Amino acid sequence: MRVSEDHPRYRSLVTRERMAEMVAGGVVSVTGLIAHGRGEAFDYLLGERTTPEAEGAEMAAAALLVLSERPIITVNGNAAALAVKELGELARISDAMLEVNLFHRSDERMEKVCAFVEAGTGEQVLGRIQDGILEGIASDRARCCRSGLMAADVVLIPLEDGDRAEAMVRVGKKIISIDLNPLSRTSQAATVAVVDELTRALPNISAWVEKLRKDPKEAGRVLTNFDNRKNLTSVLDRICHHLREPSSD
Ligand code: PTJ
Repeated sequence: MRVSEDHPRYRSLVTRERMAEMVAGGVVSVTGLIAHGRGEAFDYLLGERTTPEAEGAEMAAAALLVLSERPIITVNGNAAALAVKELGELARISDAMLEVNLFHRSDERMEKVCAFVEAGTGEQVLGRIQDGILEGIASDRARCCRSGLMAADVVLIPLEDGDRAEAMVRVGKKIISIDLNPLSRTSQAATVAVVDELTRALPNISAWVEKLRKDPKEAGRVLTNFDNRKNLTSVLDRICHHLREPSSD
């Protein structure tokens, strides 16, 4: 379908078309489209822009990455389809590994997503050989890489489901989530919950990593001053305010 550039929701329509193509190509799962729609709805409620709360969380996320010893970024079908370049850029800047981790897993789909991410980032990805198990989750979703997620101290999880996020926290990982739903179990369980759209959040985090890696002491201060619970409450207040007075901010 050709989308006219002067359509007020051009960007959203183009992204939807691309996501649908990615379903046809096997990178995005069919239910990934539903997850995308939920994200769009929350983004609408947030005014479709990076809020001050998201800015603060993005800075804290960067600080956590700068201070980590073995950071890893997990990638699923939606994240790959939406932001493969930005994920590669953040992995490079923060010396993080990339690991493909799928909710709807099959060997065939795993190969497709790994190949897609490698082609889009120019980086090698983990995921094809999953020799580790994340305790406390049923089924294939527990599978991960021993040298990747299992060995990481900080895990950045874009668009992750709540079970896995909670399981990572239980085994002592520090979690950075990127999820537009401030009420999701993922956002609630995270060490730093970035409530922002993925393609806006990733370049912002990368820019902060570039700044903070020159000043680890400042990174420490940023983390000490960040309060995830307070920040999420403030995001919810913002949504409520926006619902009552949509044109006020
Ligand atoms: O590729 P797979 O098989 O691993 O499946 C990936 C999905 C995303 C389908 C799977 O992990 C899933 O079902 O996730 P959930 O539990 O629906 O959570 C996805 C969260 O991401 C929801 O809270 C959405 O609001 C949020 N979200 C969707 N699109 C975006 C987003 N957050 C930030 N940016 C987006 N573009």
